[in-house]
Amino acid sequence: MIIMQKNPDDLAVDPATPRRLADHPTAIAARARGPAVAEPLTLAAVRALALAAGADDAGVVALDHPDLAEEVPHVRRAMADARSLVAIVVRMHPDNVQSPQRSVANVEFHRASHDVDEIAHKLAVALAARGHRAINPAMAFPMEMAEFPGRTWVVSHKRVAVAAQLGRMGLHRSVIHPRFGSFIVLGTVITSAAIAGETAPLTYDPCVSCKLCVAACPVGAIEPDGAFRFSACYDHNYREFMTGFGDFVEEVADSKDRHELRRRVSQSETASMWQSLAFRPSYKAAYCLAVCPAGEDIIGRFLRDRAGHLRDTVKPLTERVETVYVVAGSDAQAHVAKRFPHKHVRVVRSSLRPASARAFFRAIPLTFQRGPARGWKATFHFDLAGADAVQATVRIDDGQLAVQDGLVGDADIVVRTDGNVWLEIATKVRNPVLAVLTGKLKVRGDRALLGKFAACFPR
Ligand code: B12
Ligand code: SF4
Repeated sequence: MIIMQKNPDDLAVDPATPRRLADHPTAIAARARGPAVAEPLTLAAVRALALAAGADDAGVVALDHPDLAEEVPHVRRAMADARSLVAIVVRMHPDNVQSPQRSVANVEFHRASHDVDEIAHKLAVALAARGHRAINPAMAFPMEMAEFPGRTWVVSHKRVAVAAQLGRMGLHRSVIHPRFGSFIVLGTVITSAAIAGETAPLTYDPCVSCKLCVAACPVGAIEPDGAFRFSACYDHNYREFMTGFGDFVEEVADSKDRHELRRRVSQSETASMWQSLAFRPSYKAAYCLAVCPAGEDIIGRFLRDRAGHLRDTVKPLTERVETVYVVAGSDAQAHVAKRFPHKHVRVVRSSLRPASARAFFRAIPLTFQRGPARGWKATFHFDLAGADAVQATVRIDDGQLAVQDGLVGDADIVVRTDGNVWLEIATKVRNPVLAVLTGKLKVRGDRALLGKFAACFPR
């Protein structure tokens, strides 16, 4: 078939419409208005716009800031001509966030999250009115779910806020603002504008190293050395989001009748899941933010009456009788049993299921459990072939994990198979013993290490 190329200026469909684009009423009106002149912008002017839109604080950083190098491809995917980022801070009302009744805390999380999206939208529109392209990616939800379980967020608001000198990453891996402390949510406006001026550097770390976040987290997600146990937080706090909901659906699918479902899932859990779907999902904890005394506006009570802070804020959360969602064999399960025996453990399946063998090796730092990895060390070579081919070296050394591309150094065990077969074994779809017996999985070296490896990534 031959497609005739029409004259691009020949737009007329309706005989009353001029045939040439230049004669179109829209083009004539636009010419009369003249070309849009982009207003030069300064940090002070943009900050004032953000505050007028409702932000409690705001800062600006150029996209080529060295600390944002990892963000650049993601930001450019959302806006090809992005040049600057405006970081927005919205404060939360601490009393709500600290309430042991988590529905009260959740009202505030959602209120502030909604506000940050509104404020970022207003700012984006204000920048566009000044002749600069500008977009406001979501505060956190919804995100680019086609990428799930990979990186679903367009821009890391934490990284932008820190680079814009609005705060520093606390021990609990959330940003602490020097005044508002941990009681903030963040937003980012991405713009094509070059913005003159730089925010003055924040010269101190607002975190006061009290480690109350470590003590309060029901699943031990925050370690005293600053390590963050991603899967522990995700499996519990996010039970009613994303994959927690997926696991709930699997419980329904696996139950042979309503009686079995009732044995597997309590009435209150089903009701809570429905409330989350119908209204908004509820975070189960966020105790790390609730107990944090950092920030000029927050620390007063802690300085005056530390025992009072522990009694009235920390203990009502740590002593709370509640359900804690953990994966069998995880560090979180051991943590609840040891630190919070009065809390009820509910065993769930791991929420992060890699989509490919390649993604498996990228994701294992997020699901690695230090407990089962203590007291031994080994180097694993994975030589996976096929459409999902990947070579990786994994070292486990007394609770530490290191993953490298390629087959590096000497291995205690070499695993050879097809990438898809490995993915099925890793996600418990295929039995590894049968895979060995049928020759699908070839293992050279100490086979017992495979079981030890699996224990470090419980599902
Ligand atoms: C992914 C994410 C999470 C993850 C990981 C948390 C984390 N520490 O990064 C989970 C689901 C566990 C989570 C939990 C919470 N989050 Co959150 N979350 C995000 C999100 C979408 C991106 C975070 C990010 O920038 N990561 C990249 C780097 C900079 O972070 P990092 O700390 O170095 O990396 C850790 C994780 O991101 C993870 N990780 C790293 N790479 C990858 C890749 C993939 C594919 C995955 C899945 C994870 C992952 O592992 C790292 C180490 O453990 C942002 C929204 C956004 N668009 O920015 C909100 C955000 C960070 N969350 C926020 C909040 C409030 C929470 C909760 C308090 C929610 C609640 N109400 O309970 C908890 C707090 C948990 C904690 N102590 O951090 C706020 C933080 C505000 C602040 N003061 O800094 C943000 C900025 C949302 C917002 N707009 O305000 N969150
Ligand atoms: S609770 Fe204490 S240690 Fe944890 S982030 Fe806040 S100030 Fe830092």
